[in-house]
Amino acid sequence: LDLKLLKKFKNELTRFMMLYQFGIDELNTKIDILKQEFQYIHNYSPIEHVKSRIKSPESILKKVQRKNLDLSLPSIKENIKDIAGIRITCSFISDIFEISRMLENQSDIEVVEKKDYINHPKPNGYQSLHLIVKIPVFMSNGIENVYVEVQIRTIGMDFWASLEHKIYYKFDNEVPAYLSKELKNAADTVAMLDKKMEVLHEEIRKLDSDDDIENELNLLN
Ligand code: 0O2
Repeated sequence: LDLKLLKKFKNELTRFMMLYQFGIDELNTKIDILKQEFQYIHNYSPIEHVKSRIKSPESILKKVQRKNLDLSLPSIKENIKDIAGIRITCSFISDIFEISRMLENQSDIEVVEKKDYINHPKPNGYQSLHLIVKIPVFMSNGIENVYVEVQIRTIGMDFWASLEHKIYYKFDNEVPAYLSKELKNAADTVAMLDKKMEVLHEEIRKLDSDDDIENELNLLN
């Protein structure tokens, strides 16, 4: 075994994984800025929470095999676009699209793929907005572009997805038909609740803006 070669590979691998953490760090800062500004303008926080993760080497290798890819860092970098992942949980559906629009409009972010599982849910009921973005990371020897998968969803959609994920793993991908049906029903209920909350949210917003106009008129008088 060539120790020098092994050491070189270990260094390359560490630097490779660091890149994804930097991509996540940059996006997290962007999301935090949007959150604070949105809070200031609209007086409420559209983002409930943000979570990030880096895919484990085991999951990366599984995907390499599943997709029949070359086992090389450049091939992995170009073909596996969800090594870095960020999940944003929002209060309302309209917030999801607004946050997405604000990220898409940033000049250093390139959206390379967008999947709208909200207007087009998956057959099992899964709902979420997925963006694959490309973001530049400034390293000591130049710019590296990294892909980050951003999933944006409501609290209800997130609740559903985490339960579905647990069930899927528990039954090793073979979920009994009655459970799949119940899960689909639950997803429909989530969609209905999200729509109702959106209507209420819109009503409250209207009342707030009427109050603002009244206050301004009072100040003028
Ligand atoms: P994990 O453990 O979350 O990382 P791809 O295979 O990624 O190239 P795909 O499958 O078309 O292409 O990507 P898609 O549809 O955008 O989904 C990617 C991720 O979305 C998944 O990542 C899940 O996190 C989530 N997701 C998609 N469909 C479902 C679903 O039906 N239920 C749940 N609970 N989550 C879903 P991973 O890598 O599968 O898993």
